[in-house]
Formats: sequence, C-alpha cells, structure tokens
Amino acid sequence: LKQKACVIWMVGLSGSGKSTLARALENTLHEKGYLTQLLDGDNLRTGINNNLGFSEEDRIENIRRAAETSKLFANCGIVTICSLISPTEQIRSMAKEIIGEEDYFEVFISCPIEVCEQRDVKGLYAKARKGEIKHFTGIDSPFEEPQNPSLIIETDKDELSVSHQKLVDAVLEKIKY
Ligand code: GGZ
Repeated sequence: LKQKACVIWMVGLSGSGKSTLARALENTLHEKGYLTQLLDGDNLRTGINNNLGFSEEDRIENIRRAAETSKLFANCGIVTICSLISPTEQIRSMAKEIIGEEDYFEVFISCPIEVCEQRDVKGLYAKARKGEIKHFTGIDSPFEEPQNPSLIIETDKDELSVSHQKLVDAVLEKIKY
C-alpha cells in the first residue's frame, strides 16, 4: 500500500455524468485491489454537509470540507474520488491548495448544459427553469469551465464505456507505484 494516495477531483454540471463515472472508476479500482473512498456532493450533503445550501458561501464551505476530508483519506493511502460540481476557479484552487498540488488530479466531466438539461435525470433542470429551485448551477448560478484540468472527459461525445476507459487509464497512470 502506498503511504499517500491522491485525490481524483471530478468537476462538472449536474447531469454531466460525474457520479456515474465516479462509481464506475471506484469499482474498477476495487477490482484492481486499491482502497478507495468516494465522496459525492449528493451524499456529503445528507451527512457532514447537511447544514449547507447552494449559495456561493455554502458551496465554498461544501468544497472546503470535502477537500479537507479527502486529504485525510489520501493521507491513509486511500485513493479518494470526489464528485462535486465545484463550479468556480476560486473553489477549485482552494481544493487544490488544501489537498496539495501533487495529490490533486482534476478531471473535467465536460458536457454542454443543453445536453445535461435534456437528460434531466432527476428533473432538477425543469424545476430550476420554473423557478422552483433557485441558484441552480448553469441556470441562475455560475459554472466556470476548468481552464487547465489534468483530464477532460466529453460525455456527450463518447460512450460511457469509452469515457470510463479514458478515466481509468489516466488515473492508473497517476496512481501507479
Ligand atoms: C446545483 C443542485 C442544486 C443547485 C440541488 N445547484 O445532479 P445532482 O443534483 O444529483 O447533483 C447536484 C448536487 C450538487 O451538489 P454539489 O455539492 O456537487 O455542488 S457544489 O459543488 O456546487 O457545492 C444536484 C443537486 O445537488 N442540487 N440543488 N441549486 N445542484
């Protein structure tokens, strides 16, 4: 077991495919014998982050706690996969600073908002359009595309299996020992 592992930080809009790819990545790493921990915006927000909403301030705090938690896991040798929208440069540079540049591996799950909205797996975009959800990322809350991610996965262009393979290959290269 490597003493220090890295953090795979997955960035993207709601509906871009982050969680699906994060779970698939975790399964593959498990099969290969790696210890992993998956931190998902959705599940963190029902637990340690259950007092946070979607204001800019709360998103910053959400990411800060996720990054600090990731660091603890990574320091135990656990490959930590974070799947959070992480909508701004400011938020991502904070995460990178907390985790440490060497251990932070940023993956942009790229997908045009029109496609995310069309998928609308949870019906959240429809609610946001009707004003039933305020401050929805990409609708009435900003999403700044990562300028210099370590990897870009385009889920509107590639099949899931192709996206998954690209992600696995890049992550194995990053964590190999
Ligand atoms: C964005 C929201 C919102 C608003 C609820 N804006 O696709 P999902 O449903 O399952 O995942 C989204 C999740 C985003 O939480 P994060 O912790 O990843 O966001 S951030 O990094 O910006 O802090 C979405 C759901 O929460 N959701 N309301 N207003 N996403």
